[in-house]
Amino acid sequence: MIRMFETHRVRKQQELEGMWDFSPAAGKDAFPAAYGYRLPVPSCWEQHPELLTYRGIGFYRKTIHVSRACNLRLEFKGVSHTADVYFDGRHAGHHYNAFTPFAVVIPGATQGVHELLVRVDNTFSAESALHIGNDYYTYGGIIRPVAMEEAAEAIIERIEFLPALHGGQWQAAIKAYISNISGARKSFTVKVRLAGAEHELGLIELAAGQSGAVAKEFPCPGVKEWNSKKPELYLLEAGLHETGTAEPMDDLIERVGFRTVQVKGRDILLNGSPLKLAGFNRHEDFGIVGCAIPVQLMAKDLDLIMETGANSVRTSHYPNDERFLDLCDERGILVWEENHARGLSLEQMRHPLFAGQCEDCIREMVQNHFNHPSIIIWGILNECASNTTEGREMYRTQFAQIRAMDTSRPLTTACCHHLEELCHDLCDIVSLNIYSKWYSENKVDEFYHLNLKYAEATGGAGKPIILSEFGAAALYGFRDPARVKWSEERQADILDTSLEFYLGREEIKGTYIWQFCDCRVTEENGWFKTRPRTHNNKGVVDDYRRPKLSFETVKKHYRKATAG
Ligand code: ADA
Repeated sequence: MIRMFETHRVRKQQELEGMWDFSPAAGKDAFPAAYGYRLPVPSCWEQHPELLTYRGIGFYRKTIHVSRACNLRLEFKGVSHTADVYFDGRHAGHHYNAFTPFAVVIPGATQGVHELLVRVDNTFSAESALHIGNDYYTYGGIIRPVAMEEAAEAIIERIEFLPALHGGQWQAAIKAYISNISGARKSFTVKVRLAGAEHELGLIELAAGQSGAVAKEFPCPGVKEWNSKKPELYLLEAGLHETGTAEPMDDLIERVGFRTVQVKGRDILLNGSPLKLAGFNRHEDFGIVGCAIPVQLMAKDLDLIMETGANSVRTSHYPNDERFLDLCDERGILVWEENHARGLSLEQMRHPLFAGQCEDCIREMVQNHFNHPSIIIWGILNECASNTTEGREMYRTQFAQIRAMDTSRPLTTACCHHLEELCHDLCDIVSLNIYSKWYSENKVDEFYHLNLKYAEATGGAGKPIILSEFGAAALYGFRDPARVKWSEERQADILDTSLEFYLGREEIKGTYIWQFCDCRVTEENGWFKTRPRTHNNKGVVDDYRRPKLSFETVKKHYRKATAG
């Protein structure tokens, strides 16, 4: 399943789910002579008993059947972490970053049988600034769905839907991006159907190989708003017509919700009403399947998250699988989504590829996830060098990039430099990662007050505050009457004290517990290898979703906080 709804009825789309041939590479540039494995797509190769810790290059091969001569479009929702795509032995596309989708177009593909080859690399090499050994695991493989599309001579690349409320009436601003992949100049129009009404977006003439956009704004009488309690969703069906033709040559279906997000003074407003976000940080990681989580287990995660009373998830520390975001749209879960970066030092941010890889990640995240009503906050650069003037400039650049693409959501960054932070003034929301009682003996209330005072004096005054991370580790099943460190009791105690205090503070508009589930960490490049079980054990459920004592503690607080 590619999305939780059908995205094309005109364009022929086929998911390439199933068993693919696989072989680890014999050498850096050598193609395999034979394929000794059959691996499922999507999946992480680490789920195979012989590849449990394989870090390297792997080749995936699949025979595909193209039913007619066409422009073949291959859509990859996530390959970890670098993909090189070959079509009939010819290099057809390259992409870096496990967590953002990309497409490869093969113009003029012939009808018949073809070979699709994907070279996948998950090594921590000099070419990778963002995937490094870290406090989560960079798995290998085709980790999210792949689809093959037989496209027409022109396609709708994407649609942007922006809702607004004017005088009690919902409006939609819609922009459709079109690509003319034919060899001739043509003119097009896009017709959309939304909430029972049809609209034509306008006319555009595009030269061969050219891209462009058509846009229109119109009222949508009678639609219902999307909110946490009643997440009303609408299909937005767009058809691409060559001028003068009645039948669409291509289509794209999106699913949207009517809602607005604003920061006003200390409040984050959803449709004008103040929010109190009660959330979890969540890594995409699940025992055995790694980061390639099947839909039924995504639903299980959301069932557990909602059982605690939580209403929000932070996709720490990268853009998430679109099917998870679709489920959040359906359930009214409010999402903070962020670009891919965790804990990079200034030296790591100076990596010659850092700026470009972040720019690509942000562009792909915002473009592809723009229409999810559940996403209410964009975040960047978790715990990077926001305490240095040079780092601050990089934060400024990345915020500016997002603002140029989307002004409809507030921006933030989760920072950990406490009394040395330099970026509070750049954000719409001040977000603090504070591990009182775990990494320090600081008292929860005292240390928070110090941070608050500092944030208010350095550009954060009058802004909403979010406690973006706090928590403690516990080894599942380790109970101890002395409530020692790593026991389930100690974790529950620390979360109890923290939630009691943070949820009672008027200026705190959100709390995100670190973390929802235990996750595997890498042994390379750092102190992460000292973590027991080579896992980050701060989950309130373990990697197989068995609840720890703290699950009930969180439930006690979150249910109260979000009741009504
Ligand atoms: C940081 C970081 C998380 C995780 C956490 C921890 O705040 O943002 O990714 O590493 O610390 O468990 O220490």
